[in-house]
Amino acid sequence: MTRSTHTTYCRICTPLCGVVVEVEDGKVVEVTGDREHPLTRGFTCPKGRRLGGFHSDPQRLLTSMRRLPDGRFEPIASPHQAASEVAARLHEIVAAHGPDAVGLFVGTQTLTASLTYSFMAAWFRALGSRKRFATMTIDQSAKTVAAGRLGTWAGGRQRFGDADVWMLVGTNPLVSMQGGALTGFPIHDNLRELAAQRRRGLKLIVVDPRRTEVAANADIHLPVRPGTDAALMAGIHHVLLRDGLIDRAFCAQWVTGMSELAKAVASATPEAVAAITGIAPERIVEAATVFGRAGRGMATSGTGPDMGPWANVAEHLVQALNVVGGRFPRAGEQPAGGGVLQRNPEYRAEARSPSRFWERAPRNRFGVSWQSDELMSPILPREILSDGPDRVRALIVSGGNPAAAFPDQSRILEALEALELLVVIDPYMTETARLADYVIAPALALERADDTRGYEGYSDLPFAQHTAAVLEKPPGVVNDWEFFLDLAGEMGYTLEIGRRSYAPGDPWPTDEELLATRAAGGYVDYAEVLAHPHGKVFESVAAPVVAEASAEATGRFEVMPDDVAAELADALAALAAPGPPERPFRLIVRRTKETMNSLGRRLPDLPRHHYNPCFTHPADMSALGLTDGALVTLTSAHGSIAAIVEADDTLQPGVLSMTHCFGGSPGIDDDPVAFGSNPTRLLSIEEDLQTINLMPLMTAVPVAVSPAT
Ligand SMILES: Nc1nc2c(c(=O)[nH]1)N[C@H]1C(S)=C(S)[C@@H](COP(=O)(O)OP(=O)(O)OC[C@H]3O[C@@H](n4cnc5c(=O)[nH]c(N)nc54)[C@H](O)[C@@H]3O)O[C@H]1N2
Ligand SMILES: Nc1nc2c(c(=O)[nH]1)N[C@H]1C(S)=C(S)[C@@H](COP(=O)(O)OP(=O)(O)OC[C@H]3O[C@@H](n4cnc5c(=O)[nH]c(N)nc54)[C@H](O)[C@@H]3O)O[C@H]1N2
Ligand code: SF4
Ligand SMILES: [Mo]
Repeated sequence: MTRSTHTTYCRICTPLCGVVVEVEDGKVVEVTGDREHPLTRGFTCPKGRRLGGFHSDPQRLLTSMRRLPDGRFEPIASPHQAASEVAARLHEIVAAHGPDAVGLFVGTQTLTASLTYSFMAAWFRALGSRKRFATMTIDQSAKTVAAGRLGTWAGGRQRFGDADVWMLVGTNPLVSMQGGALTGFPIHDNLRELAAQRRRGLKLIVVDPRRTEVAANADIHLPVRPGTDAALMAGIHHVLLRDGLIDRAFCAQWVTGMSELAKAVASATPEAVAAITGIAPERIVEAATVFGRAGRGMATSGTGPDMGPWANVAEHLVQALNVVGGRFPRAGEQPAGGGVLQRNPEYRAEARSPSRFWERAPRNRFGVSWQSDELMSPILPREILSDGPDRVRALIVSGGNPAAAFPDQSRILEALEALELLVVIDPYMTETARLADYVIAPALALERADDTRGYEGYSDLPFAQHTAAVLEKPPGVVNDWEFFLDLAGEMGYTLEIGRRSYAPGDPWPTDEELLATRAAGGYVDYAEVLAHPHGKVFESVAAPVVAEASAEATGRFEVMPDDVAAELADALAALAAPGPPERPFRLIVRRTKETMNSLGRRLPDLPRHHYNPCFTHPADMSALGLTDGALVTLTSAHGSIAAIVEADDTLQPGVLSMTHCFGGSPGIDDDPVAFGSNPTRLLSIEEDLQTINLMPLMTAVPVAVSPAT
């Protein structure tokens, strides 16, 4: 028996928590938190502690698979054989229809191996297709739209660690670990970190229909009615303007549209907003006053407002709170974020005018614009299903599971089934992989060397860590980046990454060579990073500082442009009207520590239940005559699912919450008790879409509940 102990870090989500892994005869026997990790200090979550389980999971694919004409899958002899067969199929499709016939869907687990993204993106650039899609446009694309209409601050974000107040709208970062540019909330060992900041004097305000883990630790919790954030934020702006709790000097210098803002929120009095949101007028005034009086600290948001019925205007008003308060780092101050292996951007104390990229960007045949180099994901089914010269006929899915995660499961299944070629890189036979022509089996976290470069933006301290591979890679699997390099070679493409190029026939670099090459542009000698196995906060790296505005700075925020004003007026009117009486409940989103979207739900000892309960307020349960474990049918305007009820008094009556990505697909693992239920079947990808980004309604979904058998 050989036993060894390895210091490494988890790679399932953003904090990259330090862990110590015990290996016996090539198998992980224990994973514990690394107490010597300077940021996570021994913290782990249930997923991280089961990291070994993913590697030895009997359901994991150990070879790539090819689908036979009868629908069965057979193993492919080697990873290279798989790449060359995929290359041949892609070649035919590109030759017949051009590169736009090949689409790429970038899922969340593309980012966990830090070398994957650049090779994937370089391969796709070499291919020349413009049909790239990613999960962000079924997530928080409202943030990009809001910044595109409001403008941005070139001086970066304020730091949670220096703040007097912080407002979180529809995010639960104690579970989701969503921080960095998204919420600014600390992600490392964050319950302890929050407690320390509150002892220092920070006031935390949380806006969430549920008394979440983070709401339970807040100074003020506003249990807003689902989907009404636009009204609540308008009400907070109303109070801030009425009481003069804004930064007048900042607004005079950097903001246009203040009188339009005042006009747009004039009717959003605390009383009017209370009737819409269910929050008492004095609580709205209290929250606005605590926020407005505190000198430093931002309002940030998560999926809650951004997946709701007025997502773009709600998000706009959240970001506008920072604008009217001048809640940005000024010249000489230190912004959030700390690069070590990667250089920080140049920060400048000036506004950048709205880009309104969609007004200038090219559009696809459905009139939808590209957002930098991506198309909005909700258009993907139409790109596949509607005939046209640049129709998507082949799709590569990298670290994603759209058949489980995409709003409106039947529509995405229809699209995936209509493809001429579907290639899925995934360690599991997911709902998506089952439809694939080729499933490529990737190496998992502990089989890869890696470093923290990709997630530096989530840390406010200059931290870096490198890890060697802990386990030997099984012979049939391939690193994600190697698959893309192999594919490129077989298709005759040279990949350009940074200042390097990788031509067909060139010897392949190793992971370690690539990591070292990439780190060469950073602030520290990579050998220094390698010398600190627990990771290190590099105090020697100078903290970024915001420079003075340039003399010719002309950028201005536009706080209430006409289109936003029109949407806000519509939102206030619609939200004041009663909802559909036949669907009196609102189903909201929820994340759990046990799973990462669809990852982890099938690991035998990971989820608390192997299904995703429909959490329901006890008062609603007694009114409906339901007890824990009862089966119900949820019906929306678009579909229905069976689900198992569980009492949850952190909800308010009338609100249900469920985690997504459970359940199988129709006919496969389609059993609410054994596998859970897929709430995306209640969603539509054709109706109730936001303007510009086509974001579907994914939270605050009106549903009816009835007992089922
Ligand atoms: N453990 C775990 N971590 C994850 C993930 C995971 O699946 N599991 N997923 C990752 C991904 S892909 C993402 S995008 C992030 C998301 O990160 P978050 O946005 O922080 O996700 P949630 O924890 O679901 O928090 C959303 C909150 O919005 C609230 N909410 C729902 N509807 C409304 C509404 O109408 N208004 C308001 N104000 N609030 C509302 C919900 O009650 C919930 O508490 O998490 C990431 N981290
Ligand atoms: N109803 C509802 N639907 C939602 C949401 C919601 O809140 N409610 N949230 C939405 C959001 S925010 C998002 S981001 C999407 C998530 O959408 P996706 O990112 O498509 O979903 P995941 O389940 O995270 O897919 C990740 C896949 O990567 C695989 N994987 C794990 N490790 C590796 C690896 O090392 N390499 C490779 N190649 N693959 C790996 C996993 O097995 C899994 O199948 O879901 C969206 N859908
Ligand atoms: S929070 Fe959990 S899943 Fe995320 S990095 Fe830490 S241990 Fe891993
Ligand atoms: Mo997400």
